Amino acid sequence: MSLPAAVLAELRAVLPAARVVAGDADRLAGYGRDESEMGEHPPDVAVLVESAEEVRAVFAVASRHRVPVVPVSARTGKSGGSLALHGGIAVSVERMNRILEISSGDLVARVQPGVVTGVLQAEVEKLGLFYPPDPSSLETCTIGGNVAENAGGPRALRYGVTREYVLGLTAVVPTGEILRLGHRSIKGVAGYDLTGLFVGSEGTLGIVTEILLQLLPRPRHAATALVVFASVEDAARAVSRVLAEGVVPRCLELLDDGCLAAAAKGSPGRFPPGAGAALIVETDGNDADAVFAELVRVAELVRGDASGEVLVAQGEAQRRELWEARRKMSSDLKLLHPMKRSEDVAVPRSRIPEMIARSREIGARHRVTVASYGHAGDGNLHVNVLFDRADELPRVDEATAEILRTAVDLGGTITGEHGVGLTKRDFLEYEQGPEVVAVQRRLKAVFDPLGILNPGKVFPPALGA
Ligand code: LAC
Ligand code: ZN
Repeated sequence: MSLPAAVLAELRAVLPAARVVAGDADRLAGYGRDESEMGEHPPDVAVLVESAEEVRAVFAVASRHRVPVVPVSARTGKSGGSLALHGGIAVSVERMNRILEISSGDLVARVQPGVVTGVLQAEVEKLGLFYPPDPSSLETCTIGGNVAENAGGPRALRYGVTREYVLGLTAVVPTGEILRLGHRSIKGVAGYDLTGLFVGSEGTLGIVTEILLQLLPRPRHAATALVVFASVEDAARAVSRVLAEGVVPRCLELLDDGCLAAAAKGSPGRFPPGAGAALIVETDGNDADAVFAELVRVAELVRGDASGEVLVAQGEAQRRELWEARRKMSSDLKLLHPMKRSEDVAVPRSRIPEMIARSREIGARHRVTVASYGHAGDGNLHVNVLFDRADELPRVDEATAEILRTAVDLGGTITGEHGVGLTKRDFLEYEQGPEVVAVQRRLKAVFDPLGILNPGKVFPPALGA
Protein backbone atom coordinates (compact mmCIF):
# COMPACT_ATOMS: atom_id res chain seq x y z
CA MET A 1 0.00 0.00 0.00
CA SER A 2 1.17 3.56 -0.50
CA LEU A 3 1.15 6.12 2.26
CA PRO A 4 -1.88 8.45 2.32
CA ALA A 5 -0.66 11.95 1.40
CA ALA A 6 -1.76 13.56 4.65
CA VAL A 7 0.35 11.25 6.83
CA LEU A 8 3.68 12.96 6.14
CA ALA A 9 2.27 16.40 6.80
CA GLU A 10 0.67 15.22 10.05
CA LEU A 11 3.90 13.56 11.22
CA ARG A 12 5.80 16.78 10.47
CA ALA A 13 3.26 18.65 12.56
CA VAL A 14 4.06 16.54 15.64
CA LEU A 15 7.83 16.00 15.12
CA PRO A 16 10.67 18.24 13.91
CA ALA A 17 11.21 17.80 10.16
CA ALA A 18 14.75 16.42 10.67
CA ARG A 19 13.30 13.49 12.62
CA VAL A 20 10.88 12.48 9.87
CA VAL A 21 12.81 10.49 7.25
CA ALA A 22 10.97 10.31 3.93
CA GLY A 23 11.93 10.17 0.27
CA ASP A 24 15.46 8.94 1.00
CA ALA A 25 15.41 5.43 -0.47
CA ASP A 26 18.85 4.43 0.85
CA ARG A 27 18.13 5.49 4.39
CA LEU A 28 14.70 3.87 4.38
CA ALA A 29 16.21 0.65 3.00
CA GLY A 30 18.45 0.60 6.08
CA TYR A 31 15.36 0.63 8.28
CA GLY A 32 14.01 -2.29 6.26
CA ARG A 33 16.86 -4.73 6.94
CA ASP A 34 17.75 -6.89 9.93
CA GLU A 35 19.69 -10.10 10.63
CA SER A 36 16.86 -12.46 9.75
CA GLU A 37 17.89 -13.09 6.12
CA MET A 38 14.31 -12.33 5.11
CA GLY A 39 15.21 -9.64 2.57
CA GLU A 40 14.51 -5.95 2.58
CA HIS A 41 11.15 -4.53 3.68
CA PRO A 42 11.54 -0.76 3.97
CA PRO A 43 8.97 1.48 5.62
CA ASP A 44 7.44 4.41 3.69
CA VAL A 45 8.66 6.78 6.37
CA ALA A 46 10.81 6.50 9.49
CA VAL A 47 10.35 8.73 12.53
CA LEU A 48 13.05 9.17 15.16
CA VAL A 49 11.15 9.57 18.41
CA GLU A 50 12.52 10.98 21.66
CA SER A 51 9.68 10.50 24.15
CA ALA A 52 6.58 8.49 25.02
CA GLU A 53 4.44 11.52 24.15
CA GLU A 54 5.90 11.59 20.65
CA VAL A 55 5.17 7.89 20.19
CA ARG A 56 1.58 8.57 21.26
CA ALA A 57 1.32 11.37 18.69
CA VAL A 58 2.62 9.06 15.95
CA PHE A 59 0.06 6.39 16.92
CA ALA A 60 -2.69 9.03 16.65
CA VAL A 61 -1.64 9.86 13.07
CA ALA A 62 -1.32 6.16 12.16
CA SER A 63 -4.70 5.33 13.69
CA ARG A 64 -6.47 8.12 11.79
CA HIS A 65 -5.14 6.74 8.50
CA ARG A 66 -4.95 3.02 9.37
CA VAL A 67 -1.23 2.98 8.55
CA PRO A 68 1.04 0.19 9.90
CA VAL A 69 3.56 1.14 12.59
CA VAL A 70 6.73 -0.92 13.10
CA PRO A 71 9.05 -0.37 16.09
CA VAL A 72 12.74 -0.52 15.19
CA SER A 73 15.90 -0.24 17.21
CA ALA A 74 19.33 -1.64 16.26
CA ARG A 75 17.93 -4.03 13.63
CA THR A 76 19.98 -7.00 14.79
CA GLY A 77 16.86 -9.17 15.20
CA LYS A 78 16.94 -12.69 13.81
CA SER A 79 13.23 -13.32 13.26
CA GLY A 80 12.23 -10.32 11.16
CA GLY A 81 10.40 -8.47 13.96
CA SER A 82 11.40 -5.01 12.76
CA LEU A 83 10.80 -5.48 9.03
CA ALA A 84 8.10 -3.22 7.60
CA LEU A 85 6.29 -6.03 5.78
CA HIS A 86 3.44 -3.75 4.76
CA GLY A 87 5.38 -0.48 4.60
CA GLY A 88 4.03 2.29 6.80
CA ILE A 89 5.80 4.13 9.60
CA ALA A 90 8.97 2.80 11.25
CA VAL A 91 9.26 4.23 14.76
CA SER A 92 12.95 4.23 15.60
CA VAL A 93 14.12 4.59 19.20
CA GLU A 94 17.77 5.04 18.17
CA ARG A 95 17.91 8.56 19.68
CA MET A 96 16.52 7.32 23.01
CA ASN A 97 19.89 5.93 24.04
CA ARG A 98 20.47 7.35 27.50
CA ILE A 99 21.15 5.46 30.70
CA LEU A 100 18.91 7.48 33.00
CA GLU A 101 20.07 6.05 36.30
CA ILE A 102 22.16 3.29 37.87
CA SER A 103 21.37 2.73 41.55
CA SER A 104 23.75 0.65 43.65
CA GLY A 105 21.40 1.02 46.62
CA ASP A 106 18.38 -0.46 44.85
CA LEU A 107 20.40 -2.61 42.40
CA VAL A 108 18.49 -1.24 39.42
CA ALA A 109 19.21 0.59 36.19
CA ARG A 110 16.68 2.81 34.41
CA VAL A 111 17.37 3.07 30.69
CA GLN A 112 15.91 4.25 27.43
CA PRO A 113 15.26 1.51 24.85
CA GLY A 114 18.06 2.54 22.47
CA VAL A 115 20.87 1.88 24.96
CA VAL A 116 23.31 -0.66 23.52
CA THR A 117 23.36 -3.76 25.76
CA GLY A 118 27.18 -3.94 25.91
CA VAL A 119 27.38 -0.25 26.85
CA LEU A 120 25.00 -0.77 29.77
CA GLN A 121 26.99 -3.83 30.87
CA ALA A 122 30.26 -1.89 30.84
CA GLU A 123 28.74 1.01 32.78
CA VAL A 124 27.22 -1.13 35.54
CA GLU A 125 30.39 -3.20 35.81
CA LYS A 126 32.39 -0.05 36.55
CA LEU A 127 30.26 0.18 39.71
CA GLY A 128 30.75 -3.48 40.66
CA LEU A 129 27.31 -4.43 39.31
CA PHE A 130 26.21 -6.95 36.70
CA TYR A 131 23.58 -7.16 33.96
CA PRO A 132 23.79 -10.82 32.86
CA PRO A 133 21.80 -11.22 29.58
CA ASP A 134 24.42 -11.41 26.82
CA PRO A 135 23.05 -11.95 23.31
CA SER A 136 25.89 -12.43 20.82
CA SER A 137 25.07 -9.09 19.19
CA LEU A 138 25.62 -7.29 22.52
CA GLU A 139 28.00 -4.77 20.99
CA THR A 140 25.27 -3.48 18.69
CA CYS A 141 21.87 -4.69 19.90
CA THR A 142 19.82 -2.58 22.30
CA ILE A 143 17.94 -3.16 25.53
CA GLY A 144 14.70 -2.18 23.76
CA GLY A 145 15.19 -4.93 21.19
CA ASN A 146 16.24 -7.38 23.92
CA VAL A 147 13.01 -6.60 25.79
CA ALA A 148 10.93 -6.98 22.62
CA GLU A 149 12.40 -10.43 21.93
CA ASN A 150 13.10 -11.52 25.50
CA ALA A 151 16.69 -12.07 24.43
CA GLY A 152 18.97 -14.65 26.03
CA GLY A 153 22.60 -15.58 25.47
CA PRO A 154 25.22 -17.97 26.87
CA ARG A 155 24.93 -16.76 30.47
CA ALA A 156 21.20 -17.54 30.50
CA LEU A 157 22.14 -21.02 31.69
CA ARG A 158 22.88 -19.71 35.17
CA TYR A 159 21.31 -16.26 35.11
CA GLY A 160 18.17 -16.53 32.99
CA VAL A 161 16.97 -14.32 30.14
CA THR A 162 15.92 -10.68 29.79
CA ARG A 163 12.48 -11.21 31.37
CA GLU A 164 14.11 -12.12 34.69
CA TYR A 165 15.68 -8.65 34.86
CA VAL A 166 12.82 -6.38 33.77
CA LEU A 167 11.17 -4.95 36.88
CA GLY A 168 9.08 -2.46 34.99
CA LEU A 169 8.71 -0.52 31.78
CA THR A 170 6.84 2.29 30.10
CA ALA A 171 4.93 1.22 27.01
CA VAL A 172 2.84 3.33 24.67
CA VAL A 173 0.01 1.35 23.14
CA PRO A 174 -1.74 2.08 19.83
CA THR A 175 -4.93 3.18 21.63
CA GLY A 176 -2.86 6.05 23.06
CA GLU A 177 -2.34 5.12 26.71
CA ILE A 178 1.12 5.51 28.19
CA LEU A 179 1.34 2.50 30.52
CA ARG A 180 3.81 2.69 33.39
CA LEU A 181 4.15 -0.95 34.42
CA GLY A 182 5.96 -2.72 37.24
CA HIS A 183 7.71 -1.37 40.31
CA ARG A 184 11.12 -0.64 41.72
CA SER A 185 10.82 -3.28 44.43
CA ILE A 186 12.04 -6.77 43.65
CA LYS A 187 8.78 -8.29 44.79
CA GLY A 188 5.33 -7.20 43.63
CA VAL A 189 2.23 -9.21 42.78
CA ALA A 190 -0.44 -6.55 42.29
CA GLY A 191 -2.65 -7.11 39.27
CA TYR A 192 -1.81 -9.02 36.15
CA ASP A 193 1.85 -9.25 35.16
CA LEU A 194 1.65 -6.82 32.27
CA THR A 195 5.38 -6.15 32.46
CA GLY A 196 6.00 -9.83 31.76
CA LEU A 197 3.46 -9.74 28.93
CA PHE A 198 5.27 -6.91 27.19
CA VAL A 199 8.66 -8.62 27.48
CA GLY A 200 8.88 -10.88 24.45
CA SER A 201 5.79 -9.41 22.76
CA GLU A 202 7.96 -8.69 19.70
CA GLY A 203 6.75 -5.15 19.15
CA THR A 204 3.15 -6.21 18.62
CA LEU A 205 1.46 -4.77 21.74
CA GLY A 206 3.13 -1.40 22.25
CA ILE A 207 6.34 0.59 21.94
CA VAL A 208 8.56 0.57 25.01
CA THR A 209 10.11 3.93 25.88
CA GLU A 210 11.74 3.26 29.26
CA ILE A 211 12.89 0.13 31.07
CA LEU A 212 13.70 -0.52 34.73
CA LEU A 213 16.19 -3.37 35.04
CA GLN A 214 17.24 -5.38 38.01
CA LEU A 215 21.01 -5.71 38.49
CA LEU A 216 23.15 -8.16 40.44
CA PRO A 217 26.45 -7.70 42.24
CA ARG A 218 29.19 -8.50 39.73
CA PRO A 219 30.80 -11.91 40.31
CA ARG A 220 34.46 -11.14 40.96
CA HIS A 221 35.90 -14.11 39.07
CA ALA A 222 35.14 -16.12 35.95
CA ALA A 223 37.04 -19.05 34.47
CA THR A 224 36.64 -20.45 30.99
CA ALA A 225 37.70 -23.71 29.38
CA LEU A 226 37.47 -25.34 25.98
CA VAL A 227 36.88 -29.09 25.72
CA VAL A 228 37.28 -30.95 22.44
CA PHE A 229 35.34 -34.04 21.34
CA ALA A 230 35.61 -36.54 18.51
CA SER A 231 31.92 -36.17 17.65
CA VAL A 232 28.97 -33.93 18.42
CA GLU A 233 27.19 -36.93 19.92
CA ASP A 234 30.00 -37.27 22.47
CA ALA A 235 29.76 -33.56 23.30
CA ALA A 236 25.99 -33.67 23.67
CA ARG A 237 26.29 -36.66 26.00
CA ALA A 238 28.83 -34.74 28.05
CA VAL A 239 26.40 -31.83 28.43
CA SER A 240 23.70 -34.16 29.69
CA ARG A 241 26.14 -35.76 32.12
CA VAL A 242 27.17 -32.42 33.65
CA LEU A 243 23.59 -31.27 34.13
CA ALA A 244 22.42 -34.61 35.46
CA GLU A 245 25.02 -34.24 38.22
CA GLY A 246 23.35 -30.99 39.26
CA VAL A 247 26.31 -28.87 38.16
CA VAL A 248 25.15 -25.65 36.46
CA PRO A 249 28.06 -23.58 35.19
CA ARG A 250 27.44 -20.03 33.99
CA CYS A 251 27.81 -21.14 30.33
CA LEU A 252 27.89 -24.46 28.54
CA GLU A 253 28.14 -23.77 24.83
CA LEU A 254 28.42 -26.37 22.11
CA LEU A 255 29.90 -26.12 18.60
CA ASP A 256 29.65 -28.98 16.13
CA ASP A 257 32.16 -29.91 13.40
CA GLY A 258 30.59 -27.64 10.77
CA CYS A 259 30.76 -24.70 13.15
CA LEU A 260 34.38 -25.45 14.01
CA ALA A 261 35.20 -25.55 10.27
CA ALA A 262 33.55 -22.13 9.86
CA ALA A 263 35.38 -20.75 12.88
CA ALA A 264 38.68 -22.05 11.47
CA LYS A 265 38.09 -19.70 8.54
CA GLY A 266 36.60 -16.74 10.40
CA SER A 267 38.64 -16.88 13.63
CA PRO A 268 41.73 -18.95 12.79
CA GLY A 269 43.57 -20.45 15.73
CA ARG A 270 40.82 -20.02 18.30
CA PHE A 271 39.69 -23.66 18.29
CA PRO A 272 41.80 -26.79 17.83
CA PRO A 273 41.61 -27.85 14.16
CA GLY A 274 39.90 -31.00 12.97
CA ALA A 275 37.80 -31.65 16.07
CA GLY A 276 34.35 -33.17 15.83
CA ALA A 277 32.84 -30.79 18.38
CA ALA A 278 33.78 -28.49 21.23
CA LEU A 279 32.24 -27.23 24.45
CA ILE A 280 32.97 -23.86 26.02
CA VAL A 281 32.50 -24.06 29.76
CA GLU A 282 32.49 -21.01 32.01
CA THR A 283 32.08 -20.78 35.77
CA ASP A 284 31.90 -17.69 37.96
CA GLY A 285 31.63 -16.49 41.54
CA ASN A 286 33.38 -14.40 44.17
CA ASP A 287 35.86 -16.97 45.41
CA ALA A 288 38.58 -17.62 42.81
CA ASP A 289 39.36 -21.09 44.18
CA ALA A 290 35.73 -22.17 44.13
CA VAL A 291 35.31 -20.87 40.58
CA PHE A 292 38.30 -22.90 39.44
CA ALA A 293 37.16 -25.93 41.44
CA GLU A 294 33.81 -25.86 39.66
CA LEU A 295 35.57 -25.76 36.30
CA VAL A 296 37.66 -28.77 37.36
CA ARG A 297 34.49 -30.58 38.44
CA VAL A 298 32.96 -30.05 34.98
CA ALA A 299 36.21 -31.20 33.37
CA GLU A 300 36.11 -34.41 35.40
CA LEU A 301 32.52 -35.06 34.39
CA VAL A 302 33.19 -34.66 30.67
CA ARG A 303 36.61 -36.33 30.59
CA GLY A 304 35.23 -39.73 29.64
CA ASP A 305 33.52 -38.34 26.54
CA ALA A 306 36.22 -35.84 25.52
CA SER A 307 38.91 -36.63 22.97
CA GLY A 308 41.59 -34.28 24.22
CA GLU A 309 42.71 -32.14 27.09
CA VAL A 310 40.64 -29.48 28.75
CA LEU A 311 42.18 -26.15 27.67
CA VAL A 312 41.74 -23.52 30.34
CA ALA A 313 41.84 -19.93 29.05
CA GLN A 314 44.83 -18.14 30.55
CA GLY A 315 43.85 -14.64 31.54
CA GLU A 316 41.26 -12.13 30.39
CA ALA A 317 42.67 -11.69 26.89
CA GLN A 318 42.30 -15.39 26.05
CA ARG A 319 38.81 -15.49 27.50
CA ARG A 320 37.82 -12.48 25.44
CA GLU A 321 39.26 -13.94 22.23
CA LEU A 322 37.40 -17.19 22.73
CA TRP A 323 34.07 -15.41 23.29
CA GLU A 324 34.65 -13.08 20.36
CA ALA A 325 35.09 -16.13 18.13
CA ARG A 326 31.94 -17.69 19.59
CA ARG A 327 29.90 -14.51 19.11
CA LYS A 328 30.88 -14.39 15.43
CA MET A 329 29.62 -17.93 14.85
CA SER A 330 26.37 -16.92 13.19
CA SER A 331 28.11 -14.78 10.55
CA ASP A 332 31.16 -17.08 10.20
CA LEU A 333 28.89 -19.91 9.05
CA LYS A 334 28.39 -17.99 5.83
CA LEU A 335 32.05 -18.60 5.04
CA LEU A 336 31.07 -22.24 4.38
CA HIS A 337 27.95 -21.54 2.30
CA PRO A 338 26.73 -18.06 1.43
CA MET A 339 23.08 -18.62 2.37
CA LYS A 340 21.54 -19.90 5.58
CA ARG A 341 18.46 -20.26 7.69
CA SER A 342 19.33 -20.05 11.37
CA GLU A 343 16.95 -21.46 13.92
CA ASP A 344 16.97 -21.24 17.70
CA VAL A 345 14.93 -24.22 18.84
CA ALA A 346 14.97 -25.24 22.49
CA VAL A 347 14.37 -28.72 23.87
CA PRO A 348 14.31 -30.23 27.36
CA ARG A 349 17.89 -30.83 28.42
CA SER A 350 17.67 -34.60 28.30
CA ARG A 351 16.65 -34.40 24.62
CA ILE A 352 19.68 -32.41 23.41
CA PRO A 353 21.53 -35.42 21.93
CA GLU A 354 18.36 -36.50 20.12
CA MET A 355 17.70 -33.00 18.74
CA ILE A 356 21.20 -32.86 17.33
CA ALA A 357 21.04 -36.35 15.84
CA ARG A 358 17.65 -35.75 14.26
CA SER A 359 18.70 -32.36 12.80
CA ARG A 360 21.62 -34.09 11.09
CA GLU A 361 19.41 -36.82 9.76
CA ILE A 362 16.93 -34.24 8.41
CA GLY A 363 19.77 -32.35 6.71
CA ALA A 364 21.11 -35.51 5.09
CA ARG A 365 17.67 -36.50 3.83
CA HIS A 366 17.06 -33.08 2.23
CA ARG A 367 20.64 -32.81 0.95
CA VAL A 368 21.48 -29.61 2.83
CA THR A 369 24.31 -28.95 5.27
CA VAL A 370 23.18 -28.62 8.89
CA ALA A 371 25.52 -27.02 11.42
CA SER A 372 24.52 -26.65 15.07
CA TYR A 373 25.89 -24.60 17.91
CA GLY A 374 24.52 -22.76 20.87
CA HIS A 375 23.47 -22.75 24.43
CA ALA A 376 23.41 -26.50 24.85
CA GLY A 377 23.30 -26.25 28.63
CA ASP A 378 19.78 -24.86 28.53
CA GLY A 379 18.75 -26.93 25.52
CA ASN A 380 18.71 -23.91 23.19
CA LEU A 381 20.38 -24.84 19.90
CA HIS A 382 21.09 -22.77 16.83
CA VAL A 383 20.45 -25.29 14.11
CA ASN A 384 21.58 -23.73 10.83
CA VAL A 385 20.63 -24.94 7.37
CA LEU A 386 23.36 -23.84 4.97
CA PHE A 387 23.02 -23.62 1.21
CA ASP A 388 24.42 -21.99 -1.90
CA ARG A 389 21.64 -21.05 -4.29
CA ALA A 390 18.08 -19.75 -4.17
CA ASP A 391 16.87 -22.74 -6.19
CA GLU A 392 17.64 -24.93 -3.16
CA LEU A 393 15.06 -23.05 -1.09
CA PRO A 394 12.24 -25.63 -1.37
CA ARG A 395 14.53 -28.28 0.16
CA VAL A 396 15.82 -25.80 2.72
CA ASP A 397 12.30 -24.84 3.77
CA GLU A 398 11.30 -28.48 4.09
CA ALA A 399 14.33 -29.23 6.24
CA THR A 400 13.74 -26.15 8.39
CA ALA A 401 10.10 -27.03 8.93
CA GLU A 402 11.03 -30.55 10.03
CA ILE A 403 13.63 -29.19 12.45
CA LEU A 404 11.08 -26.85 14.06
CA ARG A 405 8.46 -29.59 14.34
CA THR A 406 11.03 -31.97 15.79
CA ALA A 407 11.82 -29.51 18.59
CA VAL A 408 8.12 -29.31 19.45
CA ASP A 409 7.71 -33.10 19.25
CA LEU A 410 10.58 -33.47 21.72
CA GLY A 411 8.71 -31.28 24.21
CA GLY A 412 10.45 -28.03 23.30
CA THR A 413 9.77 -24.90 21.32
CA ILE A 414 10.30 -23.35 17.89
CA THR A 415 12.17 -20.41 19.41
CA GLY A 416 14.27 -20.20 22.55
CA GLU A 417 15.46 -16.61 22.18
CA HIS A 418 15.03 -14.98 18.75
CA GLY A 419 11.25 -14.72 18.69
CA VAL A 420 8.60 -15.92 16.24
CA GLY A 421 8.48 -12.73 14.18
CA LEU A 422 8.06 -13.37 10.53
CA THR A 423 10.31 -16.40 10.17
CA LYS A 424 8.41 -18.81 12.42
CA ARG A 425 4.85 -17.47 12.44
CA ASP A 426 3.57 -20.42 10.40
CA PHE A 427 4.73 -22.82 13.11
CA LEU A 428 3.26 -21.13 16.18
CA GLU A 429 0.04 -23.10 15.96
CA TYR A 430 1.92 -26.38 15.62
CA GLU A 431 3.53 -25.62 18.96
CA GLN A 432 0.65 -24.02 20.84
CA GLY A 433 -2.58 -25.17 19.21
CA PRO A 434 -5.42 -23.05 17.76
CA GLU A 435 -7.01 -22.01 21.08
CA VAL A 436 -3.84 -20.56 22.55
CA VAL A 437 -3.07 -18.70 19.32
CA ALA A 438 -6.64 -17.37 19.15
CA VAL A 439 -6.48 -16.05 22.72
CA GLN A 440 -3.22 -14.30 21.92
CA ARG A 441 -4.78 -12.67 18.87
CA ARG A 442 -7.61 -11.40 21.12
CA LEU A 443 -5.06 -10.13 23.64
CA LYS A 444 -3.31 -8.18 20.91
CA ALA A 445 -6.62 -6.65 19.86
CA VAL A 446 -7.08 -5.24 23.39
CA PHE A 447 -3.99 -3.06 22.93
CA ASP A 448 -4.20 -2.67 19.16
CA PRO A 449 -7.86 -2.90 18.07
CA LEU A 450 -7.12 -1.50 14.59
CA GLY A 451 -4.31 -4.00 14.01
CA ILE A 452 -1.86 -1.28 12.99
CA LEU A 453 1.09 -2.30 15.19
CA ASN A 454 3.62 -4.59 13.52
CA PRO A 455 1.06 -6.52 11.45
CA GLY A 456 2.08 -9.94 10.12
CA LYS A 457 4.41 -10.74 13.01
CA VAL A 458 4.12 -13.64 15.47
CA PHE A 459 0.76 -14.79 14.04
CA PRO A 460 0.17 -15.80 10.44
CA PRO A 461 -2.14 -13.37 8.60
CA ALA A 462 -5.75 -14.11 9.56
CA LEU A 463 -7.79 -15.92 6.91
CA GLY A 464 -9.21 -13.41 4.44
CA ALA A 465 -6.74 -10.72 5.52
C1 LAC B 1 24.05 -16.66 19.15
C2 LAC B 1 22.90 -15.92 18.57
C3 LAC B 1 22.71 -16.22 17.12
O1 LAC B 1 23.88 -17.36 20.12
O2 LAC B 1 21.74 -16.14 19.29
O3 LAC B 1 25.15 -16.51 18.62
ZN1 ZN C 1 21.98 -17.60 20.80
